[in-house]
Amino acid sequence: MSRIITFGTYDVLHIGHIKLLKRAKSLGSHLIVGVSSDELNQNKKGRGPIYPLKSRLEIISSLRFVDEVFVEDSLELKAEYIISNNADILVMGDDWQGRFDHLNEYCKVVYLPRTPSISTTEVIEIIKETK
Ligand code: C2G
Repeated sequence: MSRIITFGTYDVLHIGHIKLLKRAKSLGSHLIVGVSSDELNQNKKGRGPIYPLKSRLEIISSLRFVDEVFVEDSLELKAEYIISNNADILVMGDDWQGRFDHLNEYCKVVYLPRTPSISTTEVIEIIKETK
């Protein structure tokens, strides 16, 4: 009965996000998702999200394999989020490979392979180019 925690912006939800969340849930019984605040996304990616935080929280919490959501305000607070949510496993996409290994002292850290050939940035570019 493991509690899984994962983090992301999940802006303009796509199949890569869905596959990551489904695989995360399959590692345990309860999936908790930290959804990045608009400010955190601005800092991480140099642009604000298309969908505001309130919409992204509502979309992610509506997925049947997601049990809980909360707002991720800072990349530096992962240890606090793991402890306060009583998480057993931290799951991250392998674009973050190695970045969170130090959190092994609080829970198991697992990196899952990203789905190739899809990203929010690419989707936005395709929409822009489509006349
Ligand atoms: N993802 C994936 N395959 C893709 C695109 C994304 O598996 N083709 C995964 C990412 O690896 C991440 C999750 O989907 O685990 C959410 O992706 P983003 O919204 O891009 O997350 P990011 O902005 O990288 O935020 O604290 C860490 C961050 O908040 C992660």
